[in-house]
Amino acid sequence: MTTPVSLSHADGIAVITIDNPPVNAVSQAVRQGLADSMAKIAADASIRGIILSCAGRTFVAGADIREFGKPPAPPMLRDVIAGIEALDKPVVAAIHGTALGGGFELALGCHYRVMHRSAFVGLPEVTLGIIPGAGGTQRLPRLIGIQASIDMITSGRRVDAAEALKLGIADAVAEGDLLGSARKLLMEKIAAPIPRLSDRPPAATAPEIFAKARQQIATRARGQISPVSALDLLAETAHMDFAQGMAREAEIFAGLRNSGQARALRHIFFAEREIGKIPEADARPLPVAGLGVVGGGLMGTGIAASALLAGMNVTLIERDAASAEGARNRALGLLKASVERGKLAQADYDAIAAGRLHASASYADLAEADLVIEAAFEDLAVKQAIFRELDKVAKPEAVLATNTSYLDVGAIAAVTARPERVIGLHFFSPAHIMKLLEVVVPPKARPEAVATGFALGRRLGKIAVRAGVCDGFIGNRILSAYRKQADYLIEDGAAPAEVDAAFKNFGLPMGVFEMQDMAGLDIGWANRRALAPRRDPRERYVEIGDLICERGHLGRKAGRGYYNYSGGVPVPDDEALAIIAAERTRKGIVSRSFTSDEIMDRILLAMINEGARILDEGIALRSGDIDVVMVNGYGFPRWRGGPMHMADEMGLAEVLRRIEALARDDTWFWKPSGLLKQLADAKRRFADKG
Ligand code: T1G
Repeated sequence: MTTPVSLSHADGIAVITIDNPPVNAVSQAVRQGLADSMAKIAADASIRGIILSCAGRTFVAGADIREFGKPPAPPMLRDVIAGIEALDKPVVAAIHGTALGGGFELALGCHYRVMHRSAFVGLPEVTLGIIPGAGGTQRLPRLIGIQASIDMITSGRRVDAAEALKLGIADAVAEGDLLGSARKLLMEKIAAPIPRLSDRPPAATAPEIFAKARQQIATRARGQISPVSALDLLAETAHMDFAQGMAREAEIFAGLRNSGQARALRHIFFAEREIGKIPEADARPLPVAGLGVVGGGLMGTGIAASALLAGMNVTLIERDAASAEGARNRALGLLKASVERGKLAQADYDAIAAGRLHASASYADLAEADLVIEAAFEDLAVKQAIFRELDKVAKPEAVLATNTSYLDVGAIAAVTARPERVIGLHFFSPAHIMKLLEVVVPPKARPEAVATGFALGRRLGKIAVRAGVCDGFIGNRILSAYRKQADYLIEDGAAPAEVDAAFKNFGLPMGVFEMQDMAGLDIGWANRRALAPRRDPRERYVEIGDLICERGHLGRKAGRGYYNYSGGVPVPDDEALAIIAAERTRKGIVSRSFTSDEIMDRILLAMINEGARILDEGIALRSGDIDVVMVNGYGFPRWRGGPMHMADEMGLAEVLRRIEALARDDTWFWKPSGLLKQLADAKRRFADKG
């Protein structure tokens, strides 16, 4: 059997190499291999110093997350690390890539750390719903102090080599030869007394530091437990000796390890890594050097800014010279803000302004573009007219994409002579900030065109999810379904502010009515009118939103909508409430009250049901893809794992029982078709993954 840990030595220096692709996660075999190596080293008097290094693309990226659902198998990582630290020979960790979680804790157990200039370290455990469990909460404060440890541990953020050197995490930074630098440091320290973090006293701390941080961290966590638990543990152990602190860390870690939140966050972690597994994965994407964008509104300029930030050249098309100039200025405005936020260097901004961004009123300027994204007004005829033009000017192999959020991409493709090279690229606003991208695949699209969309997504740093063609694709289709439920709820007796409060209690950043007020109520109004001819006449239709719009109350921009904004602080709008009351009377609905839980139960079941239909129709490839969309595009709390994960946790029988109970009540319209089968399939896929 090959072991993932090897030991070699020459001239008194031993090199331990961990080789466990892809990311050198510390599996049971790695832990055992390290423990065995330590035993050999301790017993070999010819070895005077040790370098701990990793093969492949990175230092150890953490514990093996796939082992978390199973009972822990010895030896435990914290014991292995204690064994390394206790050696009476100096150990240097040679870090390249990312030393994360248990990987960084392993490095903290070593006596010295050398980082390659391009390396990062971090304790991302809280992002997985847990806390560091192999001494990170005890060794890091003893190394860099409490304040910096609170920051790193409760945020999970990564620290680069330069910052690590400044904080005192790295003893040296290697510009080139990492092992050479590690060896040099080891030789300098070979006769020095061995520094062990566990020997140091606890970091001195003023209690008010914790009180101040707690409020801030709890607010930011929005219902997620792990960052707060991590802070509480740091506070509780701040004055404990090392062994006591380690024991407390182990207890808190064990309590969180298989908690619901940890399961949900692990699910999303793996789901985000599965989205790239698409049927077109083997197709060759077209190399995209220049990007064309048609339409210089909010979406178009956001997409242009996103591409410029990623180092691409962009040609932005508007209808006339003045609009083109306006669009150019808006795009540059977004980038200026990026410079202010430290996301773009001034020199890069200058290069963009000097030539990398070209704005024009002539489609002919798109002749060289490899990919053109249309981001014009959301109207089929308008988009089809643009695609006819694009088809004439773009080179034959160029991929044409539409940023539509609802329209039929196939019907747009059909007006071109190259329907096999037309896809949807649905960005979320603001496009240079939001991570989600739906790559919409109409039936005729060739694999190369789809692969090109995914390659662009990667280049822009987006989370790209494959979606089939339907009204709203994955995300907006689910949004429509739960918005409808929210309308049923207010007609049945809940106040819009109660529904919004329930959303926020659940962990969403904003309620559904506040959100509509912010976006402008006319958007949904136009969409409902467009869909009216195809609406099932049996479907329950709530007119409240239309009636509010008819009064000219189009939301925040009009000063009124579901809320009234005239006094600065939004308050429930009297007229909206009167319309709701009148509609209840007109329909003979006896108003009832709803608890926050009842409200979210309905909303969640609406999401799950629509998600099941989306799977049933093959619009999404996997139920995890739906969760990735909801978490990254719609503010669904990451620590709940997404609606489909919640369905899985509830159990099929329970989900069905609850949906059927609501469906029997005739205030509810839907077809639970396919739900059982699809959820069963999804469950089987999860089980296969093991
Ligand atoms: N365990 C198991 N598999 C992992 C893994 C891990 N820790 N990290 C990555 N993978 C798999 C991933 O699923 C994918 O698999 C492949 O590796 C490449 O990943 C005791 C308890 C390291 C920065 O949170 O952040 O230590 O899809 O596509 O973009 O206190 O992976 O190919 O089959 O993401 O180059 C803490 C998680 C664990 C680090 C590399 N560690 N990983 O990014 O590749 S908790 C983490 C990452 C812990 C201790 C506690 C990234 C990366 P497949 P990838 P990448």
